[in-house]
Amino acid sequence: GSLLLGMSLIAAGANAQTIGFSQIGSESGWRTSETESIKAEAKKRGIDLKFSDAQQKQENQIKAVRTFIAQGVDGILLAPVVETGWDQVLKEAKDAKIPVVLVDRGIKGDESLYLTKVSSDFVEEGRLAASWLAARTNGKCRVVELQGTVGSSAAIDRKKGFEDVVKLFPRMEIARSQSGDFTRSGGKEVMESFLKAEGGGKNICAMYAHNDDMALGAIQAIKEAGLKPGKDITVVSIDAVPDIFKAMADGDANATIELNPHLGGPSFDAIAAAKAGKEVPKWIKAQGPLYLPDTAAEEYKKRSAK
Ligand code: GYE
Repeated sequence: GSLLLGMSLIAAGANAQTIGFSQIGSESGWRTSETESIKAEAKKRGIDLKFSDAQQKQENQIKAVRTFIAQGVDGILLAPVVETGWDQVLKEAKDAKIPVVLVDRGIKGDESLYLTKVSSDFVEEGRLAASWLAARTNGKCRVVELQGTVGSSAAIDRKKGFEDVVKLFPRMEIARSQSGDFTRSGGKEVMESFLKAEGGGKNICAMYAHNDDMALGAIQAIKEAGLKPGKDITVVSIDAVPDIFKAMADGDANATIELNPHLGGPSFDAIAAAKAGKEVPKWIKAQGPLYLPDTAAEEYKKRSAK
């Protein structure tokens, strides 16, 4: 009776973990859904999640990780805003024997400083975007590029992958490339400057944005310049947030590559596996497909209904 109940409650309590999550901020719709998903997963598992929003600043992320270490958490999730500058604080976590899981972005540095990375392959995403564009334009296209946050692995690798393929096509070129910092306003501002610099944009064949939020801002700028996004200028981006499906259904965008925001499950599983002394791979990859306008209306309904 009550003894058994008491025992099971104690057992549950013993499993109750405290995990620290150092999140970058809420610069895009995708990141907001990632945060919601990870919080929901923690709740479902009875994990006490300590959440910190760094407002895009690395020093705030480093402070948060130090706080989690001081609190003696069982594990840390870190979405590293930029690739460098983590060695010291990750060494402190390692010395405290607290496993760190990198979510959705990676770092440059000693791999032994973190348990695993749960993310997609950004180079592959860039290659896929450029391959699709090359096929659509028969390998002839003058492209403008909206880069993500300067120094982030997502921006660096999505740019590299795209360039890997563009250089295979002598009549494709990246005419201009600048960071819009993964935000809608950033995408709009940079696209406005590109359109001005390109004489109104008539000779821009396509715009490649490292995420949908910048593409959605750029679409606004293209319309305000009197051009038709999705027709005069082809639009390809990454994330597959609900609003890009709406844009595709409206004919304003042409392709998006899905990025999985549900990274809590694999992250928490990796920490549990490490605690149980099991081997954990250094990279737990989540790769998404490319979506086109033909399924956009139903995808939008499905995704915005949730
Ligand atoms: O594409 C973007 C967010 O790090 C892969 O960051 C992530 C990127 C994502 O701002 O929407």
